[in-house]
Amino acid sequence: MKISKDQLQDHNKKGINQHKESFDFLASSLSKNGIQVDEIITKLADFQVAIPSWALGAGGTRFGRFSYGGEPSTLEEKIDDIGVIHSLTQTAGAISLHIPWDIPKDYNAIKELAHSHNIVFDAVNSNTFQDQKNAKESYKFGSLANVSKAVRDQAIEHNNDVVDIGEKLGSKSITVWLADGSCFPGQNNFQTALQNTQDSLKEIHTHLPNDWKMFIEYKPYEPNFYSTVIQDWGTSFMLANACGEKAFSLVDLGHHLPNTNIEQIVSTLMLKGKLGGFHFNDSKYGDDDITVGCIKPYALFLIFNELVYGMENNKNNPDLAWMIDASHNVKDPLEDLMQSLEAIQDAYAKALLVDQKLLKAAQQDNDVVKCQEIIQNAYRTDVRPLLQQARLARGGAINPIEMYRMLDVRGKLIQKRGENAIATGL
Ligand code: RM4
Ligand code: MN
Ligand code: MN
Repeated sequence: MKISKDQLQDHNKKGINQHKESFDFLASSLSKNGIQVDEIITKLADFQVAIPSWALGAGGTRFGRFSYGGEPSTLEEKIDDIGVIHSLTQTAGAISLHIPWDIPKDYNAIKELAHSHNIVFDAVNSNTFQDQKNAKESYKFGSLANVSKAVRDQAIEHNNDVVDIGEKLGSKSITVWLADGSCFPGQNNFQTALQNTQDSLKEIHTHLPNDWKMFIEYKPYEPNFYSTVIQDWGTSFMLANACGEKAFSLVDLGHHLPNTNIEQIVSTLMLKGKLGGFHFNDSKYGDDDITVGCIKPYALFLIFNELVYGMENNKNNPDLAWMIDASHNVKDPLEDLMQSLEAIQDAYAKALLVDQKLLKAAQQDNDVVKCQEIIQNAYRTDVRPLLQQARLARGGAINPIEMYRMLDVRGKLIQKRGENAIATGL
């Protein structure tokens, strides 16, 4: 299903007057405070977040899966769904594939389809946390860290294959997330597991084309519950350094123990030029993968504040790869993704409002109250008119979810694909 320019214009006609009023009011008060509103709008309009190919259907939990009617059952249909989100929000101009869940059959046709929706291929993701059909070796006791060389070799080869697939699509990076670890004390020798992982990652790094990057994603626990080999940013950072200049750390917001200061991690990695990518989601307890900004929007803003500072001051980092890594059981996945995109843009816009010069001066004076005022003034600004303006500038919808519902997109997808179509993924 494609949403036409006419449909978008029609929808926007209804809200345009109200939008103009609130945008003009906000823009003029921001300008009075010396803020370059145009620059912010351009930055927001340019900010594109990849949608993972596994987030377009209902996400299961280990207790069950309730499918959502009209789920995309092929890669083509997944790209079509991202096309819908992108034409409404204008912020989802990329897809991130999980291999082997989504291996293209006809590369040219897939590339053309993505191109017709203005979607590019972002990082490809390898999967050595599940056994694949007909695989010789099993990952039950780990992959890149496994005590068996045959298993490690198979996992390395899989990662290399993923890179080759990504190359054919125009991707420029691979994200490696490992489930490797142990469930019981004594099960693993920590040093052997870490050394094996480092050696395996180095081999994958050697296979990368010159203009490629490798992102090493960390996570404290799950599916292993006693130890995880790449458990935290420090381990990921150390491995990225050991691999070399194409390797970077990737921060997934849900991959931290409760109360971890994620913004400080972001800032450290950026200072050292080793932040490569980001997986957005939100959580209350663990790797809950729920909608971005639904639980801790202030923390998200503080993270963006460090990202904005780093993008300005630490040019030693590559352009960051942004992706939403969220999916669950109870919402229409497309509506949910649009809520996540809005939350990301909201936090980014607020961070762009922070007056960095003033903040630096207040920090220099140790004026703690003023520092907090500067940060919270930005956070408390209702920036939604800026987001709408950025969407309009690119031809998106003033209110994406409202338009999605008005067009009854889900109803049409159910009609076309049926109630019981199931998307590949977890
Ligand atoms: C992991 C991690 C990875 C994602 C898998 C499906 O917890 O977040 O990024 O690829 O889940
Ligand atoms: Mn992730
Ligand atoms: Mn995760």
